[in-house]
Amino acid sequence: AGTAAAEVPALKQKQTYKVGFAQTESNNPWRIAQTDSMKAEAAKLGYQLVYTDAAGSAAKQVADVNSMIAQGVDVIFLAPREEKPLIPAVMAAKKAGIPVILLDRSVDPKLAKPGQDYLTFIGSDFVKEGQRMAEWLAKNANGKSKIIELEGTTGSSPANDRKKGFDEAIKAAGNFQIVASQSGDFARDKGRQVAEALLQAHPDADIIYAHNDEMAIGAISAIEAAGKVPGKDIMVLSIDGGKEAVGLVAEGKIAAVVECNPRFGPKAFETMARYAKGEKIEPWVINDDKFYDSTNAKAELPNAY
Ligand code: GYE
Repeated sequence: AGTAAAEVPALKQKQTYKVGFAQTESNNPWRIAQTDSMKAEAAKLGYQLVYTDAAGSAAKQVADVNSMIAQGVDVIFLAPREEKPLIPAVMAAKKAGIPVILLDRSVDPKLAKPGQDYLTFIGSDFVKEGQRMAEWLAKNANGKSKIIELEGTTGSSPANDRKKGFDEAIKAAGNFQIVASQSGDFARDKGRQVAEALLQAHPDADIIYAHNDEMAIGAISAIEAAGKVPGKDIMVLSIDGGKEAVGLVAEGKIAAVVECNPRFGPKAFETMARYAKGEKIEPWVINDDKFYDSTNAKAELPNAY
């Protein structure tokens, strides 16, 4: 009660725009593919892109958005590193009359709303990604049952939702046990370190479910360092579907990957244009994800980012 429920700021139709893109970090191929896609689309349209990289710091990302506001950008594309700390940035842009479009990650739905505080969230259904992986596992586990879960960045929407979707569906499937669940911060080396420690603490674990490719690839190194064979002794499951991971599916080291496509550029700028034209924008522009396992990895490899 008492909170201002004003609309998302309007966007004029113009020949060209100055557009902000506040990236969260650049430490993996997924982020780099996303940045490349945004830069390429801006260049194609002849728009000026103000690009910032928060280098893994939510505080820096808030400062980056504030600097974009000061520079008077027309629109801000924001990939919020975590669900809560970026709320002030969303609200500051709204207050300054600049529409925000959330890209790939979302913010806490209780604290900011699409169509009100920001225009829309463009991205995958992370709960469904986790569910799909659990459902695939329930059919293809081959007697394996003890799961180590490597979570993404704590407090980020994909980590929260990939955990929720997977944990609920795996519980419903029965027969499985999540023996440990810990954050590897969506990073390869952190994933390797956490997997190494958890494999030591739980020598009977026979499945690793990683919230992204980077941690899955790190986990493969940990499995091999422990003298075990990925794909045989331990089944590895991942999300993202970059070339390296899809190649590892084809090799049999990763069993399955839910795709999460980072090529946001065309959809991001198209959504912005639809808004400028006066179209009503849906609260969530959902990306559809493919699924890779041994049946299609080889054929799909050329399409992976
Ligand atoms: O899965 C991960 C990245 O937010 C959906 O972030 C994105 C995730 C992606 O660092 O690899």
